[in-house]
Amino acid sequence: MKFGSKEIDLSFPHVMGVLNVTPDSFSDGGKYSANIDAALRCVDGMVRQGAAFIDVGGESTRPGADRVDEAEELGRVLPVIEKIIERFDVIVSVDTSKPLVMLEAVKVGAGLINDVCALREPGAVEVAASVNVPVCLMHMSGSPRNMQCAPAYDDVVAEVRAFLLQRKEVCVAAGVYAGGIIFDPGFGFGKTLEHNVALMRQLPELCELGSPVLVGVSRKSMLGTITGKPVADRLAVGTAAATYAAMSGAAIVRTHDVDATVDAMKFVRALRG
Ligand code: 7PM
Repeated sequence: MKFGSKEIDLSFPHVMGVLNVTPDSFSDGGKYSANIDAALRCVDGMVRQGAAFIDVGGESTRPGADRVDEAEELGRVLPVIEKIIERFDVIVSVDTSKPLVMLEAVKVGAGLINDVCALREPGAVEVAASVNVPVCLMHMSGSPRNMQCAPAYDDVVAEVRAFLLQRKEVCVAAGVYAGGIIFDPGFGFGKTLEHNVALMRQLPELCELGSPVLVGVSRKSMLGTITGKPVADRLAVGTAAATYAAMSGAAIVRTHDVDATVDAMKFVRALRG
């Protein structure tokens, strides 16, 4: 798949490193430029460790989170994306649901739109159709604000599958290039542990729908529930989950722990031959 100027062979698994540029991550109350430098040092580490993508997000999608203002989000992500493109040979993905942020991010070099709302915001499909980069469509039931309030499905796997196929159809009908669509079941977004487990167990089916699949489980609460460990101690289980996802056919794994996950993906590739 072509991500702007870079092409990646998604027949084997790749790692996407997470870069949060929300005030609770790189701003310690200090100078703005110092925060950008800290973010770039973090990117430098992830690129050296073998990340193929850096996912830059300026809007917290944490359950219960408030939405951030568009100008605020642009101010957080654009300078960082510009500098990553300037300094590193890596694909930048922009984690946003706002059409203007997608558009401006692609203008400064982002090679992938990662939208947890699957282009459901008004104007988002039109922007995705107008730019020349792939888009990741993620399933979420509800919104970040309410998604963890009693999520319920008759058949979570069937519903996620139907949602992704339907969103793809809408996007393609609006002019989004079908070969540039990536699917994501959205682990933790409006799902109980049982829902997440069912999706992971049936991931091979979701990987057979005709679009490459991205999986993000790193540090998520399902891993905490299973192990009884806090966020800081979920590296081992996160690596196991990423390995399982890749063995099930996922093409991209999104993680906060690039070093360990890249090793795990090398192992999966070696087994595939
Ligand atoms: C709190 C809760 C903070 C959850 C951050 C998160 C995904 C994503 C996120 C994912 C894709 C996190 C999430 N998760 N994009 N953005 N897939 N495509 O754990 O699973 O980073 S935010």
